[in-house]
Amino acid sequence: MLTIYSVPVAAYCAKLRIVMRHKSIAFDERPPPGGYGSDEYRAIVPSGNLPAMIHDGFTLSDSEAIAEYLEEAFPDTPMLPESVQHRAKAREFSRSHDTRLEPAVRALYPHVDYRTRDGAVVARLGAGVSKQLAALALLLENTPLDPGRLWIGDCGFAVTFPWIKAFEDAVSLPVEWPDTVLEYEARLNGFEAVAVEVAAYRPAMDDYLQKAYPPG
Ligand SMILES: N[C@@H](CCC(=O)N[C@@H](CS)C(=O)NCC(=O)O)C(=O)O
Repeated sequence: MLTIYSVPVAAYCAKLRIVMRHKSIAFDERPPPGGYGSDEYRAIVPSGNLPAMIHDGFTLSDSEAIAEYLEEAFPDTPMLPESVQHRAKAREFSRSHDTRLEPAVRALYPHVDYRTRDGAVVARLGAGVSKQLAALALLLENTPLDPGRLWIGDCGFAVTFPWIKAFEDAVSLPVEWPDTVLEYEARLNGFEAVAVEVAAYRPAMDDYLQKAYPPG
C-alpha cells in the first residue's frame, strides 16, 4: 500500500503524481490530518512537509527523495537513464527545477491576491523567471538525454510551466520564453502522464487564482 499526503494545489504533489502515473503505480492520496505542519500530521510525518509518502510502513518526505525511492522500488518504466553520467544529467534537471525555477515562481505567491499585489515587484519577479528559463534553454540545448523518454527531472517543469502561463494571465507576469523551452513544454505535454495530470490539476490552479481578480 502506497499513501501520498497531499493538498490539491501543491505543485510538488502534482510532480509526484506524474511520476506515479507514468510508472502505473497505484496510490492512495490523503490530506494531512490537521493540515501540514500540525502536531497531528507531525505524529505521522515528523517533518510536517508535503508531499510525503508511506509505503509499507516506510515514511519519506520531499518530492525528489520520494521520486528516486519510487524509481528504485518500482523499476518498471525507468525514469532515470542507464549510465552514471546520464543519471547525473537527469538529476541536474531536477535540481535546476526545484532550487532555481520553482523558487523564482513561488516568490509570486504574495502578489497573486489583487489586494496585496505590487506591480513593480511582479515585473522584477518576471525578469527572474525569464532568467531561469534562459538558463533552462542552455541545459536543454546541451543535454545528452533521450527526448523520447520522460525523466524524473522533467516532472517538476511539466507542472511549473502551466503555473508560469497562468501567472502571465492572472497577474500580468512579464515572461520571455525561449523557443527551446516552448518546444520542451510541448514535448512534455505529449506524454500521457503529463497531459492527464495537468488536466486533472487545472481546477486546483483555477481555484487558487480566484483571489487574483476583484469580485464582480
Ligand atoms: N522541495 C520540496 C518542496 C515542497 C513544498 O514546498 N511543500 C510545502 C507545501 S506545498 C511545504 O511542505 N511547506 C511547509 C514546509 O516546508 O515546512 C519538495 O520537493 O517536496
